[in-house]
Amino acid sequence: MKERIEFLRSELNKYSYNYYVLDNPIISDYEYDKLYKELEELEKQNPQLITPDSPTQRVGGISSGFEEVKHKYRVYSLDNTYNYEELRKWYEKITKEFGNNVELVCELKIDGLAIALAYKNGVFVQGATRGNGITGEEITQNLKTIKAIPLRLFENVDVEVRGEIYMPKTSFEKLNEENILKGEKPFANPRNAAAGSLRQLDSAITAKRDLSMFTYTPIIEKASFKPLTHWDGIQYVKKLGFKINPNIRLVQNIDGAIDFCKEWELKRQELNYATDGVVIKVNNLAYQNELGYTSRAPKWATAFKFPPEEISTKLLDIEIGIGKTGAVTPVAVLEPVNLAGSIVSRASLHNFDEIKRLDVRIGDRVFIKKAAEIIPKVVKVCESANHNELPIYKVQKNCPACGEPFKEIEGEVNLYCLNPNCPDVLKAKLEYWVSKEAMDIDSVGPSVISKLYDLGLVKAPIDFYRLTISDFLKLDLVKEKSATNMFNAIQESKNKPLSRFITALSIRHVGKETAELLTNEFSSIEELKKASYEDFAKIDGIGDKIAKNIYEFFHNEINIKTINEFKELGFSFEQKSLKISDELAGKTFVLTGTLNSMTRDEAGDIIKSKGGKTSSSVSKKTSFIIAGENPGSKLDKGKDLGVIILTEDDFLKMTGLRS
Ligand code: 1X8
Repeated sequence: MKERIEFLRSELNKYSYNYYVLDNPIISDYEYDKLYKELEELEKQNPQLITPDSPTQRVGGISSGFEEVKHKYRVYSLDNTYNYEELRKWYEKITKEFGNNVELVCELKIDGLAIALAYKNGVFVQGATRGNGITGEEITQNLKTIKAIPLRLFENVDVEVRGEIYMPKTSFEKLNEENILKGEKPFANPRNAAAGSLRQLDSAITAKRDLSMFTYTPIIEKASFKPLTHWDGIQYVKKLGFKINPNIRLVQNIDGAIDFCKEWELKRQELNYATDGVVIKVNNLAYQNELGYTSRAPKWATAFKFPPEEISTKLLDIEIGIGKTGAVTPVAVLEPVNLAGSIVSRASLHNFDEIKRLDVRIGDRVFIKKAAEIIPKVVKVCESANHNELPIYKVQKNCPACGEPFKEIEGEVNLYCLNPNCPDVLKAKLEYWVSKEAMDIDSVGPSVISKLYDLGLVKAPIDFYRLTISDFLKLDLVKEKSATNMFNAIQESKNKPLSRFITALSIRHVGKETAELLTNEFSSIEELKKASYEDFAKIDGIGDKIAKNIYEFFHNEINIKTINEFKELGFSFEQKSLKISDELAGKTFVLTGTLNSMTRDEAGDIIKSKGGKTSSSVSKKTSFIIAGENPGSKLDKGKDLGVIILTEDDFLKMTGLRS
């Protein structure tokens, strides 16, 4: 019996290894299932014979949460660059120390989730997320469901490996299609889908998701072989049974590495997984040792990041969007395409000057690209035979919603619809009023607003506060319960902080951040009304032009009348100060990347509670940058300016939230 069980186990592990690690199946699914069922049955009859490395252990139970574990070896980040000049500079520092032609290993940078796996005597014992590099979350049970992770190695070694969990692009698309059919929200990209799948408390759900892993860094503790180079280390872990990305190359110098980057910048689209760059490592482990680490990253490795992905598609139409300030934004309507992992059917064209500059014509093929933010933009027209035959785009002179001629505003590139009664402007203002950034009334969405507007019930934000429950019941499909919810949510919003009210007013160029700057200085509407233009202009972060807009807004009779009406309807206009201490007084923080233990807004509230300030942009005045996972360009800018960079953990320690 025991022999049969052991035989089945080793056979199944062999088939699974061939299928999931080598991508080379050697038996049919049917045969595999038959053997698997036999093993399952035998183990059921003899539970004392179940071992943790049995293939049946790849489906786990439900856990109540993930425990934090300290990494045995710190999981470092990587320094990165977008340009070859900097890559050469990095290499020069190395050759200065070790002479010309220091060998390098080039590997693809996988856009997934970094994890660390520990093996004792060849058996997988613990797996954890990267976390902040010092501690991570223990997710062994979920990782066991991933077939590319060996439960037992081919040798009884003690080893820790790092790697990247990813979801193949095709599996991501399939999962999203299923989610949409089920009425669930699709994932934005394969990386999020992989993260969402790994963070399941029920590992049976993780087991159903198609996840895989590439191993890239071995730390060999006890084994028959001790590599002297990274290359040999990789070949060795491959022999142990780990899945290694086949696109890896040993090169003699930085020119070889740059060739590798250039090659993959083009070819990466053909891969069924997302890569965002190339990792370049010094091959010689003795050199690695000597080079060592900075506070966050090895000096012996760096990442070359690919430029943001671009793709071409057909421009079907140009629509005119009217914003809350009346700003006219042409929007490209596109044949849907997959761009860096998400389906895109609209992109920004910014303004009419941009259309003229690019000479974009309806019917053109255009290149679109993910900008730093989420909304993609049109970057250029593809050269094609028919471009010259298409009619040149004629700039719209009148607002499609109200017919008023568009106006120019001095110093602004956009055209504006300045008709205060334009339905599109009014609707955009109403939508902004309830948005997350402003009053955050999430039960009232754009379709409700559109219906309320069309029925003539709401024209301006103040009208929201005069609605009764029976008004909501006039809308199709709205029942008593949701009518009450919407009514209550609107009424409760009267007690939101003053800064939200100011944000919601849609004063030109005054968003959330400027509103908060204002309420740091002025704690009531009365004070704002009394303030002079100079009072506004001297606030750090508010320029002359914006100060002028604010001053004019609070000295406009109609606006004052409206504000008084809000007051009569019961608005409290209170700015509850978050501040409880002065520990961080005079310090400005910029947050970038994803934090593990809280959202960026929550971190911002902690900073404000201690008297500090937050800002969305990095400058010489920035005191600290808090860099979470996958930080953006703000981190690079901060480094250039020599700003102190904090990890989430540093921040938690600084604020006394972690000892
Ligand atoms: C991160 C990654 C590395 C590699 C591939 N993908 C990544 N996301 C690799 O070494 N091939 S190394 C790394 C890190 O050290 N933070």
